Amino acid sequence: MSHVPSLITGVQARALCAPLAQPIRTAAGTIPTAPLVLLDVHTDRGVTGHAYIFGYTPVTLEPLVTLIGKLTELVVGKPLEPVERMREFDGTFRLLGRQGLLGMAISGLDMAFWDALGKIAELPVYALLGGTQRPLPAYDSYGIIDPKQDIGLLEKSRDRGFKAFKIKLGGGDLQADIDRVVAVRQAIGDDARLMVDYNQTLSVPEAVRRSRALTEFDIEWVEEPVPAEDFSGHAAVRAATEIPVQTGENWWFPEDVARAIQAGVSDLAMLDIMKIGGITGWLRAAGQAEGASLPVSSHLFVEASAHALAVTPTAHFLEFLDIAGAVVAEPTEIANGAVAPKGPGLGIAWDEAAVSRYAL
Ligand code: SMN
Ligand code: MG
Repeated sequence: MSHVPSLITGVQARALCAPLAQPIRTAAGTIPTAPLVLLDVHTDRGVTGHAYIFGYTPVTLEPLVTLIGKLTELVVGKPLEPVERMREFDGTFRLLGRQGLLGMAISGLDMAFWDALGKIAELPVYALLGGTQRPLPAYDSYGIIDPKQDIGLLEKSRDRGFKAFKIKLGGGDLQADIDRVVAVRQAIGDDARLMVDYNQTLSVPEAVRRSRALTEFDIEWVEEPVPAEDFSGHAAVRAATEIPVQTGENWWFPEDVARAIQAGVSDLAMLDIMKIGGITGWLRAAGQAEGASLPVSSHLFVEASAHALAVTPTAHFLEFLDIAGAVVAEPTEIANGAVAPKGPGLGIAWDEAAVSRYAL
């Protein structure tokens, strides 16, 4: 029986700034709202695939919309075959490389392609990939918290069923870090898991010093202690400390995974589905992580990451930081400290009234 593939008939990209439950305060700066580009991939079956990408700053939104428009010219009229479309992008952009805005736009298209494919097949993407509706352990992800004012938020998270939490550190001295960790550990209880994230802001000696000082507080991982691209720095911190080193949210496409594994940068891997190449790129990264026995966690993008983690052999944690919750029809829910992927497709539909409210 010959298979007649669906065709891509158009792509719409819309920029907006979505409100966040709280600003994302990191040692490397604060993100007050979520600059997003929503992608709608139209097909000849009358089904539309939805996905979103995160611009980090409003500065990137207009160039991303323009870039997606130009990439659309390369895919309109072609089959809705994400693996083939990625293969073509690989060839087209071999000389340029796919880091930065181009990689983000390509990953966004890939996610929307898979969403459409699932919707046409009336399957969730995890099922399309042969997986099961696997609930992923999730951690509630916070920024730099105030050890007095914000503790109530952590207690609410615990009451919502979270059994794992991440806070960001840095931006002050070690004592400020310790004060935060002590206050949060007190609020979440000894059996909860606590991760910390320095967002690339320490030197190697300072990261070693601070990780050693935090060892007594039963920390799950120290994330991006030094600049993301400093692979030897990450490896040096890992060699000199006990708390597992986590990194990877800034790895671009599967080739960065290979380089990071080769450099022995971390004990754990965190994949950002917008930077790793969408669902297609994630699958290639997950295979490498399995070969290297690296537990894999996600970064942002709760909906698509839940599907990707469901078919990831070394799946570890899903980051619960819902940057698009204000504009999706059904925000992701936590149940028993876990998030299960939902369909059809990636389970993404827009709350069009909210989209209009926040559109730029
Ligand atoms: C993070 C960085 C940038 C934007 C949002 C979140 C952070 C994380 O590094 O791991 O959540
Ligand atoms: Mg991080």
